[in-house]
Amino acid sequence: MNNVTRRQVFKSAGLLTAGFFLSTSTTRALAQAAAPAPTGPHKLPALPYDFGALEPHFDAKTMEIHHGKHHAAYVTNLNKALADYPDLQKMSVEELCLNLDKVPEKIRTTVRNQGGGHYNHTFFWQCLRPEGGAGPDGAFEQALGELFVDQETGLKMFVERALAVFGSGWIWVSLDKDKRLILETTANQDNPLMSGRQPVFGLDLWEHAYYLKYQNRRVDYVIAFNRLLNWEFARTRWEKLMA
Ligand code: MN3
Repeated sequence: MNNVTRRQVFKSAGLLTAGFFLSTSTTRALAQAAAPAPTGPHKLPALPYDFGALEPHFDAKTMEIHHGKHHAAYVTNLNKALADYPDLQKMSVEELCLNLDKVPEKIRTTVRNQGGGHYNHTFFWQCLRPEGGAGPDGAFEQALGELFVDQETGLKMFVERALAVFGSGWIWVSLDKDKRLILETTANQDNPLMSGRQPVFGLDLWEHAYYLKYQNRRVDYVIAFNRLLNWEFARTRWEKLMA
């Protein structure tokens, strides 16, 4: 069938004007079915800055979709998964990540993915600040030096590890059980909490986090993150975990 013939067939079937595979009414029905967010204990937190505040490093459109669609979906799906489990509804998302073994097997993978997604994004937004602000200092800088040697080596190590993640995942600087800073990566929406460690800062490596602006150039996105990293948040978090 050539293109013209194919177009005619689709046109006569009403497919060209009404959408390729789905008619408008079907599309609308699907959207409505997905729309009502079941009420639940977990809420989408507001971003601590405007969508455009991280320009030109992270663009406003990506931030809007990342927060309003991706993060929102993790919250909705987590609430949905917990709908029949009132005891689990009383747990914070951090507690859920720390205690996945207590989550019934039936919903464990969903809670791991959706709860991980909710926790990770809530954490990630706080790791960012317009123009990042001042770098690390004092005891925190010293602790980072034990992991990264110096700033230049640190950035190189961070970029290399981030590029080595195959598929979707995250890169973290976290505190291990001996309270030492480590560099680690996790797959999907897993996070350090799920292995008994505490994140100090982290970066989303899913393509949805950078593809609109950077396409396949993950390296440019990771370097852009270095400009936006909220060191004050990271230092405060580290001090709290060390206390
Ligand atoms: Mn994401």
